[in-house]
Amino acid sequence: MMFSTEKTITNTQFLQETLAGLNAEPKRMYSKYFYDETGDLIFQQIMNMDEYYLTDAEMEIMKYQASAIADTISGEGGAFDLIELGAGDATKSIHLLKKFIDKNLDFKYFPIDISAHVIADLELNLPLKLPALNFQGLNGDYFEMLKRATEISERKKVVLFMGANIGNMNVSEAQEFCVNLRQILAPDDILIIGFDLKKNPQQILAAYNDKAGITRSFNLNLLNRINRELDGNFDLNAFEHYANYDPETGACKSYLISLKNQTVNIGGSEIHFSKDEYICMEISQKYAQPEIEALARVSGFKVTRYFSDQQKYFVDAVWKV
Ligand code: AVI
Repeated sequence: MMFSTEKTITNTQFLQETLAGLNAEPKRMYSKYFYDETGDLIFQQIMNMDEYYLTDAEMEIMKYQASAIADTISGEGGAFDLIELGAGDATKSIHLLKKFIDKNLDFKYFPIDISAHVIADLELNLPLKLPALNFQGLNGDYFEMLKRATEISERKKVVLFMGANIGNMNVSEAQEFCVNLRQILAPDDILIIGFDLKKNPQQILAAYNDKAGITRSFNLNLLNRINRELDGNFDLNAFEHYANYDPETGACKSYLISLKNQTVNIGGSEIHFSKDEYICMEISQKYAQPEIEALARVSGFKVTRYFSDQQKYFVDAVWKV
């Protein structure tokens, strides 16, 4: 469901990026490919894990501060479009949508998702949950669909990018992403962006190295997907999950470590692994508040407000163009 890459990303692109990543030094994968049907289900399990504090923290913000967020957005009055990048099943944003409707705000919701299946589900379920909601689902790439939304109407834009998805980019990729976003937006448009904050390193590490091994399965599932969709022959027992958090840089990284010298065949191409060689599977970058401010500044935004959970684990920052 949530981040499923099905259909919209072709197998050719999947194969090319997988081979490029595995031929690079050091080896890496693209975490966007985690989200096939099984990956979506495992990610649901991750979000329900005791160790994975991020979802509850952001849910708390949406549940209890939706009214304040609505007031911040609607402060200057006027109609607006609310555009959510990677809307998934909208479980968090639905609290905002409800509050906007209760407060009679004049807005149209545009959920954007790379998965056609996710958009079809939203089209079915949102009218049942929120009959008064005016919305239009957009299926495709974030930036293409955002441009489409700017063509549909010239109203002020409020963009939601939640779930700490910005953390799955390294700091320079995040900067490039925010600069691109800024270029599409107009003066006075707003971005609400979720960041997982730097905190006790043990707590962060535990979220990506859970006792039950769910995050391990999440990583190994990508090897399985490659075997199935790209005609690969990874031996899943020959790789082990390793997560690491560096409190200085804020980078939490997941790796798969090769347990022996081995050769894997993917779609006719051979990839050699030495014993103990690693594949970098994913980065989940954590931020301190000054780093969020620096990111906003270099990409042409001003931070106007932070909404945080009580424990200060997570923030949804409000940035203005
Ligand atoms: C989707 N993304 C914000 C998650 C994260 O925390 O980086 C993906 C994830 N990977 C392992 N656990 C969760």
